[in-house]
Amino acid sequence: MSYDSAKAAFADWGVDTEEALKRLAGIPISMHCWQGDDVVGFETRSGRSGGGIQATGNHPGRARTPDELRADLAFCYGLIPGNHRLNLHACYLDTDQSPDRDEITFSHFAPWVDWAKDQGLGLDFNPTFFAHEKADDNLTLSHPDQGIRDFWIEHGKRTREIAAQMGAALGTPCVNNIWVPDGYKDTPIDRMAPRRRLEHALDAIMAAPQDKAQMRDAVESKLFGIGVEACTIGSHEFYLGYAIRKGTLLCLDMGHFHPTENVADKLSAVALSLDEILLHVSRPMRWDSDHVILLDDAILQMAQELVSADLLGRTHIGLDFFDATISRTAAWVIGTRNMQKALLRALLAPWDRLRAAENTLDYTSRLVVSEEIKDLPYAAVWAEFCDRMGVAQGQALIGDLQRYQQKVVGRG
Ligand code: RNT
Ligand code: ZN
Repeated sequence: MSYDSAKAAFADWGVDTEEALKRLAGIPISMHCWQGDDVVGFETRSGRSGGGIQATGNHPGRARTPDELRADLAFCYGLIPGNHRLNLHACYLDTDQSPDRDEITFSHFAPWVDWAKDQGLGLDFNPTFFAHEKADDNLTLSHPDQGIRDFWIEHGKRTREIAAQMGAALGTPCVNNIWVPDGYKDTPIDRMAPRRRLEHALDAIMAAPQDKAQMRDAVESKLFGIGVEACTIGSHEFYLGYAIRKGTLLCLDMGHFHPTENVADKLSAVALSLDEILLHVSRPMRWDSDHVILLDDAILQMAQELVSADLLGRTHIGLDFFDATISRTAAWVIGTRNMQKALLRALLAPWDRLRAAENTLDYTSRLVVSEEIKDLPYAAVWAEFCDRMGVAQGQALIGDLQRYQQKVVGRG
């Protein structure tokens, strides 16, 4: 179907496709660096990942150096319509030196910042509280040992400074997201003490004020991880309270709740008490498995809530998945485009009509409209978006992805 016919079909429902395309073009997605190399990073030291972070598979083509990762990212951004962001983890530093986590500075990330500037990308950042000998017990900021806590507090402080410098250099606030793997495999005797320690450590990390135009703090909760099944110190309740009291962003990772919970439903609930939200859009399968996101109901509902509750202006959309059983670049491209496709569908919904039906308790019309609009020609509007943004779609996309995978297949 041509775009003009699609435009008319949507107009028939009172929906302006031009308006939707304009809004979609203005929504940046923060693509996570760690899909490109199975969350390995570029430190010379290495420890166990911890807290249930596990990439499975050994598909050929893993990026082994910052240059390889940047080449892969540049290829992917070239197939993702619009202007986006890169979400870097602290273990992805690019330097000849080997600073420990409590020694990192902005200079160790300068090549990333130069590259982001060159590519027109915003940057987001994360302290790395895993894959390090001082995290092997799955205790970092809540560790009973003050020395270990102090080490990680220093790491956290430095990432905030680096994030602020990144934000200043690129002219767009850098979200610095704190996730720690802390927890216990078996039932603890004391859940309060580690939570108090985590709270105090977070306070220490965030004690120095930072300019919101340069960086924003976010905290990410989790339900459980492999090896910390009995108790996660940074649970949802812990961080929801913390974020509300301290004015940080709350990061909702779609894999970090009970499998039957609807994470989209949480947006409007927490938005009443928070200024801003960070999303880690992910696809848990039976657990926090971080599968590549599909254009499935969970993602569509997330996008619907962002639009319906008018939260796009204060939600930072980040992605969090990693799959090493398929082409890593294809995973990035497909997952990121799916988030955009979900947003496009939400932007193309006849919200006034749906809301009117709901508010008059006419649930029949709400259902009929919701189901009938599933037949609208979204594909033609998406194709138009890709065309205008100069990126491939459909079968041309498959060819591009395969050719690039062939290029990286020989990496050792
Ligand atoms: C872990 C969290 C966290 C990580 C990244 C690598 O369960 O989801 O966001 O995936 O920091
Ligand atoms: Zn996450």
